[in-house]
Amino acid sequence: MFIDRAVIEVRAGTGGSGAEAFRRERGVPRGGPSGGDGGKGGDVMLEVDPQLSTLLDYSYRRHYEAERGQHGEGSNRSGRSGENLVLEVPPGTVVVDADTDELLGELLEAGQRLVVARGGRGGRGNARFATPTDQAPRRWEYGEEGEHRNVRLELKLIADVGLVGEPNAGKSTFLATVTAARPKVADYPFTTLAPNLGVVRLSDYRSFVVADIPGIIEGAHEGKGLGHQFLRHIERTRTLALLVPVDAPDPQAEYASLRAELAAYSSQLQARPHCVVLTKADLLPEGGAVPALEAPEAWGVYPVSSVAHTGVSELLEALWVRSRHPEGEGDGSDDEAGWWPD
Ligand SMILES: Nc1nc2c(ncn2[C@@H]2O[C@H](COP(=O)(O)OP(=O)(O)OP(=O)(O)O)[C@@H](O)[C@H]2O)c(=O)[nH]1
Ligand SMILES: [Mg+2]
Repeated sequence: MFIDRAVIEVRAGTGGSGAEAFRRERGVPRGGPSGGDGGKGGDVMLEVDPQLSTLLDYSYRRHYEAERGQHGEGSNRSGRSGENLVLEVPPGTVVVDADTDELLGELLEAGQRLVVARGGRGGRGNARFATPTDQAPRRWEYGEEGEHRNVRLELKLIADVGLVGEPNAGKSTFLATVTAARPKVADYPFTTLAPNLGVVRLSDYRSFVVADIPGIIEGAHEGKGLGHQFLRHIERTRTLALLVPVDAPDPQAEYASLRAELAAYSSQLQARPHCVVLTKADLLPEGGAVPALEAPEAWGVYPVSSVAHTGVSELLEALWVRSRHPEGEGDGSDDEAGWWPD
């Protein structure tokens, strides 16, 4: 199951208290203070595990607590620090304080860590309080309490290219054609209910990641269909591919409505470079013309058939270039294959 949001409660370990103790040694009549410090409480931290792809675990278990620090002991023995609690999350996890909405960080790279609750300092033992005038202090401190927080985890997939289209536009079929991903494909709307990722592998070890998300329909910003919730997953992409089937009743209107929904979601997504993919090109009648489409803001228009496998490699080469140079600088984009509107 794909879970892309979870709220958990994290509590770091409390520091151990300092000790109150006095040296008692044979032959030493009045031993000085010897109470050791308490150990630091363990931190709660998140760590990226690249094997993970969902926040599922965090929907089952909500409370996490790191170990407390041990109390200090006599003979100046410090308490042991509490173990840190390390919670594994998938790459692309955004971490927000659930009560204040403060952004705590984003976890992207394998092994990257973020402390979400800091363990309390250990209290000082009485040995620390000895002064020339007070050689036998009875003072010691409690350990500091560990931080406590409600943390919201949000997964935003990390993909280079995001596929956007109405239901049935052929997004999942395209992903299945160009990557090893095997998303469900069917001729009814909203077949895809959760995002899918796939890796496109081109020659010379070139590769990029494509995200297929559930279809969006006109009015998605008002919550129609599955709404906008999955657009979050393509917020990080370098370029978008807007898919419009060649047999759409009005390809121009369908394209305009996709653009409008992106704009309603965020100005960033609206401004993200995009191309138009005219899917299901095999459905064109023999010798039939590709629908003319006005898309001056697009960096290209590509008629493609995932089924007949036409136009696919040209599109992939262009997507590769755009996923490296989203604005098209210095990439020789004028030479790219593809069909351009006049
Ligand atoms: N003829 C033809 N049919 C296609 C092509 N690509 C997809 N289809 C068909 O179009 C229908 C919808 O395909 P999907 O890939 O599930 O579409 P989607 O955009 O992922 O749809 P949702 O997940 O519902 O948003 C399926 O019946 C596919 O077989 C194509 O290149 N040619
Ligand atoms: Mg789909």
